[in-house]
Amino acid sequence: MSRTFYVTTPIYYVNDVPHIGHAYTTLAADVLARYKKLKGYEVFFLTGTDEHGQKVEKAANTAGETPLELADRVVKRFQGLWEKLDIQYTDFIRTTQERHKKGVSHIFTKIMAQGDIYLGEYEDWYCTPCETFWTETQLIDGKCPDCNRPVDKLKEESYFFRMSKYQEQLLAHIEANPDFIQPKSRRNEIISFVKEGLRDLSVSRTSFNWGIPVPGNEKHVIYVWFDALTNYITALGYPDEQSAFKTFWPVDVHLIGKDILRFHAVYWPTFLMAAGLPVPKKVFAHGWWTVEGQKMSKSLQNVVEPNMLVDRYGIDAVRYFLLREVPFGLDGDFSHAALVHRINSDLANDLGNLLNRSTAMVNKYFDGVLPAPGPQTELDTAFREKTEAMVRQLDACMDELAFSKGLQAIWEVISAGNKYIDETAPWALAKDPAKREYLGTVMYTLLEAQRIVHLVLSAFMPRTSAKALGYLGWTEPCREEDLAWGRLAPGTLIVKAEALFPRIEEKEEK
Ligand code: ME8
Repeated sequence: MSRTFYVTTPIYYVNDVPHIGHAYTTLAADVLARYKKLKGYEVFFLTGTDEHGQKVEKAANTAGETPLELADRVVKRFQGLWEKLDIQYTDFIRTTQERHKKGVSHIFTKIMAQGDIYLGEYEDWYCTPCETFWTETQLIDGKCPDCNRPVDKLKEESYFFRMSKYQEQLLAHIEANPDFIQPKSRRNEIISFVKEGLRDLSVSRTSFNWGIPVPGNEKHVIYVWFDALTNYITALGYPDEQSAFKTFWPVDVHLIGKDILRFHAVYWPTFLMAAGLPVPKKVFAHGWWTVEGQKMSKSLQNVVEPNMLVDRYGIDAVRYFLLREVPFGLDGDFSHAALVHRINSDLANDLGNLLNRSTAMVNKYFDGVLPAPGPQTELDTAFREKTEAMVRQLDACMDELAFSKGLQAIWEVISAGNKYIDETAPWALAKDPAKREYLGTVMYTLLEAQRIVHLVLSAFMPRTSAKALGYLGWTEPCREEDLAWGRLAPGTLIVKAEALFPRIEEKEEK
């Protein structure tokens, strides 16, 4: 049986254009998906857009468009950016698609039929930007506790989901599955939240129209979060249980930002429990990016536009930086200076130089033909073992979504490679005909280690890796077994590499 892996990003609201925050989650999902493919998994990687709700309706009114016109326009911005960032998703779901609306109506009807959705009346405070209801006691100084913006009092007839009924089942599940909510600090927050008591949740609205109608009562539209969360199964073909749904559900990991953890770790699992469906295996909430120390916002005009970054620094530099700079799960700060520093030191200096130096030497000493390894010393075995250990370490890091730590492990091999050159001093070996076989060992070890480095790096920096592997004469598709040492055949033609990353003048960057 083939191993499968299903990873999702949030579906993004179309009332805003994409920025590095959105790019971050989607990139992380792409890296994970590519890595799992490399390891032989059958992967389903889902992203998409959240197109219903009051927020989108309001933005469309302001723009003088219908909500669907707005969505059609903004969705292209997201899809264009994903193409530009080399994001290889399997499917892109839009909540305005028929397949989605059909699935949402189905699950809503099913939960209602068994009595876990009922009609009642709502009176509470509503934060439109967050699309969230709050009780009087949750407000802070009369404002939304999440975003500190004013809230409106809403009283309306509403359908309710009997979330309270699932409180104990959810708590038991969280406690029995330490990996379900990550990172750990966030898991603790959710446990406290659930222990405070779950109230029944309003899951319909009558105050606006832009949404999926409640089956059998078209005065109501389904609450945007109930609609949005369901995308993770409708995209797989739910309610047709013989579709991709059968192969890929439950999801291996929902990647989200910490802002929307409660929806994914409390609301969504309880909806699924009510529908009799398995809950996600893991929900991982990453941290928040600020920009040069400040919150990103339109009013501060400091929103970092990923298209601009890619035009300026290149796709792979941006992909590398975002995942390397900040441990996944912690908050991070974006600055041009930090990005340029990473490009110059990690990419140009360490990674690029190692490839340049070693491919140049094979060309100089062996006319570009990879020699067979000869006798080994402790230096060569140690370097080889370090490379092999890195492959195992990286695997553990990817399971924990510790992207930065995984990259660090790869870079330790790169640094060790540069050090290995200094210690073996191939230029001295080349002068002594008696050392020619050992020179072969050094060249082989250097290039074979880099073949493995670039195979694993292909998940993070696909273009750079493809280029590097080309110089190394490796034209095979990447398969898991190729991560083993010794696959690069002696006799392979090695091309002298051009600089992978030109250095950038640091003082120019602001
Ligand atoms: O919440 N730092 O959509 P959204 C890090 N439609 N990540 C950030 C970020 C930042 N500064 N800003 C945004 C929604 N993100 C709902 C989701 S899912 C069923 C429905 C990322 O467009 C992060 O992943 O507001 C965050 O969770 C998401 O964008 C919010 O996107």
